Amino acid sequence: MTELTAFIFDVDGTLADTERDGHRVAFNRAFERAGLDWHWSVELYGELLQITGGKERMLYYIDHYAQADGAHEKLRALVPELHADKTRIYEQMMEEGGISLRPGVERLLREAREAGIRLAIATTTTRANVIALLANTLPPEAESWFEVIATADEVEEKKPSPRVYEYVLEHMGLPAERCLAFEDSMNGIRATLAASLTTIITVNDYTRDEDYGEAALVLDHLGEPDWPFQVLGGTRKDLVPPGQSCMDVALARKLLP
Ligand code: XBP
Ligand code: MG
Repeated sequence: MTELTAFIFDVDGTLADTERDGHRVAFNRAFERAGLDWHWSVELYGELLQITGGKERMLYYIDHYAQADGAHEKLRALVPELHADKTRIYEQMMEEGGISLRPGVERLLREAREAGIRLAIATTTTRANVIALLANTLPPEAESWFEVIATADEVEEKKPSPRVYEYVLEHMGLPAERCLAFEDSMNGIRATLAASLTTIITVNDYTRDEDYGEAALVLDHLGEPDWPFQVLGGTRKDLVPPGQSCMDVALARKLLP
């Protein structure tokens, strides 16, 4: 069996449910502050999530939804400042503590560290958002738990491109076979599979109806001893021992090819 060496985590939707009550709300506040009458409902945001990256999502919205009467170019020019403001708002929301980590995330991070498993982050979100989330949901030193934090600031190409995962593997000096990736979405798993990474999916309300046929495991969340996960699917689901309540290092080791 291949030696398990590292866990690589996506952020939005995987470490925390940041999309509906975090990013979406921050986008809407930025629109309001800019005097725009745009409002992204919970439902519309689900559609817009197909487009990864906040700037790209706004550009897509302008092209497909905004009633601009030929003013699309003017609106497109607003995107960098709107996005910078959205990031400031998101950071402030994290400081106010509105978002917590998903079940089992902190437990698994701590167990992995004790077992000597190296940790990294691969996300298409802005670096400031990741730092704000970690700083406000984990102990102050938690940023240093992650050997590489690869974000949109380091890798411009967004998922489903595998570039951000390839960047992490290059910087850790590891082959994909020795790592396990954690994702929550189709765009995420397209990226991990294109980087040849064994993948665990934890679904959320926006992503549970997708078909994750090639994931090693599909879970509702990572589980806590008193809050068991449900195994929803995956090519390696038969390796989960009966009565297992959480994703842990021992189970992770079994999932590698
Ligand atoms: C996350 C994203 C991000 C956030 C917004 O994807 O698509 O764009 O929604 O962040 P993933 P920014 O979970 O696959 O990394 O506004 O900073 O782009
Ligand atoms: Mg995600």
